[in-house]
Amino acid sequence: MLVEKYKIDQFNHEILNDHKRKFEFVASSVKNVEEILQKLVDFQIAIPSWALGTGGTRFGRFAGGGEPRSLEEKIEDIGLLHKLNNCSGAISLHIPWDIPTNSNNIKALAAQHGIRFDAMNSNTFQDQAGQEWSYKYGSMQHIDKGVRRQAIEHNIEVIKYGIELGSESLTVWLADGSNFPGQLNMRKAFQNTLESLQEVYAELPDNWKMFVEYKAFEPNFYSTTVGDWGQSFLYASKLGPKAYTLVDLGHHLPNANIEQIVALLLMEEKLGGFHFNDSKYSDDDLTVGSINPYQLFLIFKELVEGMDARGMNHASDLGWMIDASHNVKDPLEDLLQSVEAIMIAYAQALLVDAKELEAAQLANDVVRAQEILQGAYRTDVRPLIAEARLRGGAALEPLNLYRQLKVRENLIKERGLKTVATGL
Ligand code: PSV
Ligand code: MN
Repeated sequence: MLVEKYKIDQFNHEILNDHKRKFEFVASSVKNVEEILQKLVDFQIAIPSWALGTGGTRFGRFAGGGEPRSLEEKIEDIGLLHKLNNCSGAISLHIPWDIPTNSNNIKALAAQHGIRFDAMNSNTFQDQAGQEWSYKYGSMQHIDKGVRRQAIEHNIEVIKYGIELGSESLTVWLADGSNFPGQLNMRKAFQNTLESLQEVYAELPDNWKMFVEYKAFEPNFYSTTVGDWGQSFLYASKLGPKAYTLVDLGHHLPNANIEQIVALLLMEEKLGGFHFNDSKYSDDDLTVGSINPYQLFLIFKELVEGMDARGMNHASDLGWMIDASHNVKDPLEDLLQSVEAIMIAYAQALLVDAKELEAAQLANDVVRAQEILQGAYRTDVRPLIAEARLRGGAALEPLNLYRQLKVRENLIKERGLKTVATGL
C-alpha cells in the first residue's frame, strides 16, 4: 500500500492551526529551538525486519493479518512508516530470515522509499534446514571446531550480503552459554568465542563496524558467554577499533543502571549501537517508552551529553535500532509508538541545559540538578516532534493518519489474513 503525499498534506491541513498554537507555546520557552528541530529532523531509527509481523511467546502466537510475506513487503512496510513519520529511514536485516535474492533490486526498492540498510544481524542461535552442525551447545564458543567454523562462515556470508546492500555494520548476538554449572569451561568458552569473532573481524571492510551485543540470560539460564557490558567491552577491546558494544535495553538484570553503562562506554569510545525496547521484568521486548519512559530519558540525557563531549554527530555516529516484539498490537502501530517514544526522550534530553546542570553539580546542588532534569522531562515536547515531522513532509499525527487511512485493513486485503512474516 502506498500513502500519497497529498493525503498527508490534507490531513495536516485540517489540524494545522491547533498544532501551530501548541508548537508556539512550547517553542517560546526553548532557547535554541531551530537547532533542536534540525536535530529532530535528522534523527533516524532503524526498524528491525523481524518485528514487522506479530511476535509470539513459547505459548502461542496470534497473528493479526496482512503481515509482509517477503523482504520486498517488509521494505514497503517500513517505507510506509517512514512516509508517515520521516524518522524510520533505515532497516536492520536478519540473515537467514531476509536473504536478498537480488540485491540490486532490493537496494533500488529501498532507495525508492528513502530507506538505507543499517546493521546486518547474523543468526547462530537457531539451526537452519540443511545445516551440517547443530548450535544446541553454542556456536562460536563450541568445543568442536566444525561448529565454530560454520558460525564464522555464516557471519562472513552476512557481511557479504551487507556489502551488496550498502550496510556498514554487523551485529553479532550469540545465544552461547550454559544451562547448568559445570556444563562448560567458562574461560575456554570465552577464548573460543574471541578467536571466532577475530576471524569474522578480519573479514570486515575498512568502513565497517562490528557490534557485540550482550544479554544477561535466555536462552541459557546459568551462564551467557557475552552476558553483560563488561564482557562485551572485553571482546570489543581485544578485537580492535572497529568493534563496539551494542546495548539492548532489555538485556540487563533488573534495576541495572543503563544510563551509567552508556556514559562509560561512550567515554571509552566503545558504544556502537542500540536496540530500543521496554520491559517490566527482563527481555520483554515491549513498546519503547511504555513501561519506564523516565529511564529512557535518563539514558538519552547521557547519550547527548557524552556525544557532545566528543563532538559526535547524533544522527550518524551511533547505530539506532528498535528491537521489539508485538504480541497483541498491530506491529506497525507499535513501531510508530516506539519511534515516537524515542523521539520524545531524545527531544527532552536536548532540552537539558548542560551548562546549568554542570554548575549545579559543581556546587553540589543536588536539588537544582534534579529540578533541571525533571524540568526537561516534564516538558511536553510532542509539538516539537510534530513540527520536525511537518518540516520533513510527514504527518503531524502519524498514528491517527495510519488509522484514518485504514492501513492494516488495506494490507489484509492485499496480502491476506493468514500471512506469516519471518522473524521471531
Ligand atoms: C536477542 O534477544 C536479540 O535481542 C538479538 O538482538 C537478536 O538478534 C534479536 O533479539 C532478534 O532475535
Ligand atoms: Mn537485540
